[in-house]
Amino acid sequence: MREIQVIEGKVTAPEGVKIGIVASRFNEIIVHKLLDGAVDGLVRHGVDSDNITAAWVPGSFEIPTAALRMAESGKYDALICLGCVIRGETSHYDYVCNEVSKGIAQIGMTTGVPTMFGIVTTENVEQAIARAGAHAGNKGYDCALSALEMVNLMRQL
Ligand code: INI
Repeated sequence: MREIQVIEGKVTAPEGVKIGIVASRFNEIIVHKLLDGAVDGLVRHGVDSDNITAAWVPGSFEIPTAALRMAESGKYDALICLGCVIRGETSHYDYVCNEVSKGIAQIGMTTGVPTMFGIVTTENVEQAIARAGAHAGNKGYDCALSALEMVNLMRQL
């Protein structure tokens, strides 16, 4: 095996790292669990809770608008976007999912602030509960670790 240079981010908090969270109120019971998971993941890995700021928006569709403002503020090393979109009976689901996923991806790419996609997208509420702290883990917690990994990675690239 040839020697190569490998760059990867540690999942630990650099000194003074600041994390912004955007959480959407739609399906709030689920999103609160995601927020708890995200904060738990950040604090357990060394982030000072004073350096975590959460902004609430009405629904997932509004997440990119607030996240872009936070990214452009220069106040945060990474952002975590949390929402829950449940398919239900209407095509609204597809519009919301498309816009929030595109928007979040663009924010990370255009601002350089790592922006995590912590949107639970499911067919029904049972699947959403499973991803918000029940048997399929907690998407907020997972995003916390990904955010720290990306902060550390970006500082080396
Ligand atoms: N917003 C969500 O976050 N989840 C949903 O499941 C959802 N559904 O199903 O409608 C939803 N709609 C609201 C949307 O995000 C906007 O807040 C609204 O359309 C106002 O712009």
